Amino acid sequence: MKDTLERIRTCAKELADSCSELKTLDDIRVRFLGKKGELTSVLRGMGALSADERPIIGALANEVRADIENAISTKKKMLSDAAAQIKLKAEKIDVTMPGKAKKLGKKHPLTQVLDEIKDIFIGMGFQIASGPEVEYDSYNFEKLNMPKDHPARDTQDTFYITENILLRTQTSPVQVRVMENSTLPIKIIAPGRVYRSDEVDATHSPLFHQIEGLVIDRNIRMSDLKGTLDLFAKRLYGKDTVTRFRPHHFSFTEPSAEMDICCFSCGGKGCRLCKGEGWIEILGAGMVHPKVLRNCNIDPDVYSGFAFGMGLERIVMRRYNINDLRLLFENDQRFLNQF
Ligand code: 2NM
Repeated sequence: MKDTLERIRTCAKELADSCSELKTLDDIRVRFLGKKGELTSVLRGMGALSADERPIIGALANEVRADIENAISTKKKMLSDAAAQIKLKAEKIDVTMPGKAKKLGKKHPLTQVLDEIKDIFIGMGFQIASGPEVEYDSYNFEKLNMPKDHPARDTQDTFYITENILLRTQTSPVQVRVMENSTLPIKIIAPGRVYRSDEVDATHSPLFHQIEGLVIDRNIRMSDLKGTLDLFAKRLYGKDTVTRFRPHHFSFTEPSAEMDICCFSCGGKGCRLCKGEGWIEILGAGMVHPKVLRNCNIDPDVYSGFAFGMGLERIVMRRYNINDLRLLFENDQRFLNQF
C-alpha cells in the first residue's frame, strides 16, 4: 500500500508539472483526488490494515494528498497568471496613439445673424419675448385688426389645424400676448419660427423666421420708430448706412411704412443686388393701430407705440450672397462649414 501511495504521488506530481492547460489540470485533480479518484480508493482499502499499520499509512496518505494538492495549486497559479498576461497583452491600449479628431459644430448662419440682431436690440434696452407657434386665429389675425373677411388674410396662406387654431403666420401674436399680460411700458422683440402654406422654391419655404419688435409707452411717436430703426440699420450694416422710410399699409399699424437702406453693394447707383433700385427693403413698421391697442386692453388715448417686423432669411441671404433659401434648411455640412 505504501508503494501504491508513493507511485500515486510521483505520477500525479509529474502529470501536474508537465500539464499546460487549466482544463487538463482539473482532470488530474479529479483522477487522483476526486470521489472516485485513485487516492480515495486506496484510502477505502485501509480498513483491511492492522492497527499498527493504519496510522502510518493514514499519515502517509494525508502527506501524499497535501503534496498533490500543492502541486496542482502551484501549477494552477502559474497557468492562470500566464493566461492573464496573454489577455493583458492582447488588450493593451497604446496611449501614445493620436486621437480621432471630432468635428466641432458651430452656429447655423441663421442663428449667428439672429444672435447679432438680438444683441443690437438688447443694447437698446429691448427684452426678448417668445410664445406658441400653434396659435388661436384670434391672436394671429382678429386682435391684429384682421377680421375674418379681411383681404390681408388671403395673401397669407395659413396652415389651419382646426377652424380656430393655426400655425402662426407672424410673431405678432406674441406681442398681443405681451400687451395683454404686461405692465407698461413695453420694449420687446419677438424672434421665432412662422409658417405659411407656400410651395418650396429658391425664395419660399413653409417655415421661416421673423423678428418683430414692439415699443409701447406714453408719448411714443413716429420719430422714435425712425430713430430706433435707423440706429438698428447702422449697427447691423455699418455706421455709414443711409435709411429711408416709404409709406405702406399694414392692418395692425397706422401710419405704416417700409424701411429701405441705401444699397450696400453699389452705394445707391443701382446694381444686381438691389435690382437697379439703389435701395434695399429691410423691414416693415408702423405706429400700433389704436384698435389693436384697445383689443389688448391698452388705452390708446394714454399710450402709443410702434412695431416692426423683418424676415431673418432675407437678411442672411443678402449678407452672404446666398441665392437659394433651401440651402439654409438642408443642413449640408459643405454649405454650413463656410460660415
Ligand atoms: C410688421 C410690420 C409692422 C407688428 C405689429 C405688431 C403688433 F402686435 F404690435 F400689432 N407686431 N408686429 C408689425 C408692424 C409687423 O411686420 C412686417
